[in-house]
Amino acid sequence: MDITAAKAAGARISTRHDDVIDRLPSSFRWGTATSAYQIEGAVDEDGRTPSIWDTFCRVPGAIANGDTGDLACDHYHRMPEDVALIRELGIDTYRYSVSWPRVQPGGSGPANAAGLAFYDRLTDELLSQDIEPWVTLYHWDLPQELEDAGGWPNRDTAYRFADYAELVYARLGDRVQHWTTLNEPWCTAMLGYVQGVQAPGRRDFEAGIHAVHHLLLGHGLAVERLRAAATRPVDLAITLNLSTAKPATDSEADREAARRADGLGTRIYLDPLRRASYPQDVVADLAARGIEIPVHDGDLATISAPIDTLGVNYYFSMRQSGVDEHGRTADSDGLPVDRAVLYGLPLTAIGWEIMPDDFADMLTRIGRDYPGVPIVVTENGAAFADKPDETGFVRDDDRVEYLASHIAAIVAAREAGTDVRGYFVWSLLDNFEWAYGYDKRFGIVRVDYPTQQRTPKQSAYWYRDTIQRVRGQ
Ligand code: IFM
Repeated sequence: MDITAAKAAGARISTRHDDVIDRLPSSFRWGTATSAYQIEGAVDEDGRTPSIWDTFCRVPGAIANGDTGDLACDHYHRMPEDVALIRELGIDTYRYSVSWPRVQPGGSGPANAAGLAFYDRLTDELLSQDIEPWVTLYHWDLPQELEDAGGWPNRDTAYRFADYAELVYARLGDRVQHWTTLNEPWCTAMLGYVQGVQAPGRRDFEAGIHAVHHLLLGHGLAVERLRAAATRPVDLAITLNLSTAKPATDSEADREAARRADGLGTRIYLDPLRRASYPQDVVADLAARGIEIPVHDGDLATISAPIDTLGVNYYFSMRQSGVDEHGRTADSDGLPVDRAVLYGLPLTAIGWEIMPDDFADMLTRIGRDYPGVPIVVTENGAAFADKPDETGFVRDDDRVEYLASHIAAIVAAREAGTDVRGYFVWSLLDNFEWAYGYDKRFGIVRVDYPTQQRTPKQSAYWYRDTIQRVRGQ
């Protein structure tokens, strides 16, 4: 990493959002996030067994260019260098995930000491650099054996998850205060079990709804176990990827589509978590399709156990229409049309529309409808077609503008009454972006994959400067 060269090129970048961002308090938490499978590599070292992502990456056509997480950013072997980078950028909190099949091969039974030792070293390294560790227990890498036994649509997976959570807590709980149970259960359920574009690649709507309930149950069981095991203050959270669901027009069909999108995108998670019930309209829509949420006695009390923080991830939003391109309101199976419509704004490299105003609206709505728990934005960021110069430095003005406008949106939501206490940029490093492989780069630090060289981009220096300014340093 050549910080000096990059500093000269990118230091003290100001944006039109600075005055707004400067209204954040000096106590605001500034973090960055990654996940195990996206950066670690070392997929068959020290006793790790395959996860559903190792398997899915072998499905022809599933991942762009046939990429896999086998090597990724080789973080498993370069961890101290990556922690040093976080320190140099002045970031106060690092959110990382634990690989379930690394610490509990096969997803049941005793802990794998060699696998847990990696997270032990990482945690110690962070603390020695004065960086707060923030652990995510599940960021999508389900042990393959548990998928073979039915995966998240199978109730037993929730109990396996609680056992695994307790096992990780037993090792790291003496040093880690911040624990997130699940990252983005919507993605696991809808992209993994309904749309089939992420692991395990199933296409079964009913299985996806069962997965939603068992993910939430797993979260609740893990919260119970960690709360019971905690001998020091603990901050327990779940992270949801949320957005707005505004109707494309004021027509009845579009308003109904918006209601359905909000139901399956937001309320099916937050109502059980915060109100101990599933939304009646969602239950009715599912019943009309012959689907029942598999709730057992006591499940909703478990799922709604108090949490200390709500993690929210936001990237983009789209409007909702109940009418297809041909003017039809029902598909060939007689199901109502649900079509996402672009606003017509600039897009990121992944094709996601850049819509910071909706970020502010979403946070304001969550604060209003689900009050009583502080929010931390546990992911936000963007992929752009970075163009490195001959030294590897990327002058990513587009990413700086994206990050600045979204942090300014947090200020707007806070000033409208929502208690947002922190922001984590996704991601520290360019990494394995799931089905997009390595093509889409989200990092504030560039990774040159053939050499594994890390070079902070302009956005990394902008982030460092912003943190320092808001802290009053
Ligand atoms: O890379 C992902 C991450 O794993 C989960 N949230 C969204 C990011 C960007 O797609």
